[in-house]
Amino acid sequence: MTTEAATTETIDGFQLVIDALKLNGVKNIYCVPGIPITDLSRKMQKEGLRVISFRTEQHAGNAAQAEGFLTKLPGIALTVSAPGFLNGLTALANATTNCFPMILISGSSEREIVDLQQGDYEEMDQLAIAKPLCKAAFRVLHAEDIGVGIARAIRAAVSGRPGGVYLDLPAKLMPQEMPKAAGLASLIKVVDAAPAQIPSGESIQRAIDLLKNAKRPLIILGKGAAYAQADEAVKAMVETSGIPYLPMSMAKGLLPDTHAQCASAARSYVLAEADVVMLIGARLNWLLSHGKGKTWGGKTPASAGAGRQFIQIDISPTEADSNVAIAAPVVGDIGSCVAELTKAMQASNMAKPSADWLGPVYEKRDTNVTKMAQTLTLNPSPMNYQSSLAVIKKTLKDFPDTILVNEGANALDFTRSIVDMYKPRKRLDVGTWGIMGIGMGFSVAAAVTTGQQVLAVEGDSAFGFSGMEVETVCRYKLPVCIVIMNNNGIYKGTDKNLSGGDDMAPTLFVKDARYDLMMQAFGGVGVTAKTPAELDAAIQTAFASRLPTLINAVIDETAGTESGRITSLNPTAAKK
Ligand code: ADP
Ligand code: TPW
Ligand code: MG
Repeated sequence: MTTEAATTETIDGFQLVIDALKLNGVKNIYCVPGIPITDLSRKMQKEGLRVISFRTEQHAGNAAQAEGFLTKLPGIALTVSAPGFLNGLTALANATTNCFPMILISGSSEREIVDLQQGDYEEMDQLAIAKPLCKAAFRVLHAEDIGVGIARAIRAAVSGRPGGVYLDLPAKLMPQEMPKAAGLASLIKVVDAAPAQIPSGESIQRAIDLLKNAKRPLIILGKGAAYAQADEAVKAMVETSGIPYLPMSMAKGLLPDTHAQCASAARSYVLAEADVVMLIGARLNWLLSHGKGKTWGGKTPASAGAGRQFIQIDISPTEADSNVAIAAPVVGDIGSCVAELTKAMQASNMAKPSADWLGPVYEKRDTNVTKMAQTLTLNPSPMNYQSSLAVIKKTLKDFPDTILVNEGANALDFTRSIVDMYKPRKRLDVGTWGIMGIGMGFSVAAAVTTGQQVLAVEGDSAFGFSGMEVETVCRYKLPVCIVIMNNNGIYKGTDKNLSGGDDMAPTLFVKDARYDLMMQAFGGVGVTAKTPAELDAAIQTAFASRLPTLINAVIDETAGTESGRITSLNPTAAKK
């Protein structure tokens, strides 16, 4: 090559974006193509990235956040300008709320026109709109800044408390050319994006002092603990301490739900009675009744349980005291924090909790487990949540590597309490917002990222939010088995139109809908199951074949309760 040729050789924005992502270990792109990113998606595929193309951006975004949770690397969603970008925003905001790392990359229209509001094709000031909904937002205007832009986006997504990041790439950036050597030299491979954060010795000592004096200690594991991938360290600490623990929904399986110290089936008792509670990657938000009130043994909704003290392990230094006083905040990454705590427990020979506490906890748990086991053996017709979920419970026991995706109201609450999880990060659900619509996006990402069999247990309403993505599941031939808990509506299928008019009540859907036929439309397997035996057979077939499958499980339409387990948050119910 002559010197002249070498200096004129160029690289464009498309290639720099692709190279920067690949340099940082990105493998999958979740997108909906269109102007101005159609060519980018094609070139990405050509260059060896796996491009998973969705039917709506929200589900591409949901896939990206699920990949972020499963891998600790930011999942990447790619959308077109204005409307596509807006469709992706719900997922970006949800990722930030869930503390999952993802990057929403969106093409955008010409800055000069957008800023003068001259009405460009799909005009919108996307950066300004994204900012309040994510952890950080960046725009790259020049090809030579692509490397920096992507490096900053990755660091922002995974460092400290993880979250969603927006990266705005205007249409004009892509075809920009620059000298190839300089372009390649401008790319950054991010080093140590989420560095270990070691807790202070004082904070560890403060926590140990509280635990030592505790009479009724409790550990609560949250999805931050599952995310941290410090599975062995968490297990070692829980077992060294001998303290009973409660897993939050997506922390189920971090230790097996059948672990001797698991107190899930005695949840109300331990929350009301515990005197020292150690939170590990779990926030005291609505899911834990804000750390106060009757759930926690308080006499009134606002009062804290008398004398209870909290230890909180979290990477975010501002999380402590967000709802109630935290006596011993331990700020650092979970792996480092629990390792230090275990060492300190061993060094000080910390005693295990007394039988006065463990006795009643495990007794209540065992009684409730036995009661539930009896309910699960009943075989009513039509099926109810319990009899159908007995089959799913057995499935997860037989195939513990299965990733369980779960959304709905009753379909969510019953599944969470009945189906034991055995391995970390195998349960993906509605998360901190209790959002409907994560089902198919999470399922696709789980299958693509891990290659494992996915089982999505979906309320019929919940499924509707992302149902069109069954085409995506079929197109990529993913091992996803969807079970629709079909009770003809939201919560129940029996509501009445209060006006007495002809329209159905707002919570109802077409009766006896054949969701299985949707799957058949795209070449997938679709079957209806009316009994636990039929459900079991259909799941077995799906797992053996790994074919995209949808099982329309017909559930008694009277079986559910209003709002599932969160009736107390319903304004009418709360008034009563
Ligand atoms: P859950 O809903 O399961 O109770 P939350 O989403 O409320 O869990 O809490 C997760 C917490 O975990 C957040 O406060 C977040 O800052 C924290 N977190 C996330 N990753 C880490 C980590 N690697 N180390 C420490 N804390 C983390
Ligand atoms: C984005 C409100 C919470 S639960 C639910 C809705 C609509 C559906 C419950 O019915 P489903 O389950 O799925 O059939 P089941 O078994 O009880 O019948 N929009 C969004 N998120 C939420 N949470 C809602 C609406 C809601
Ligand atoms: Mg329903």
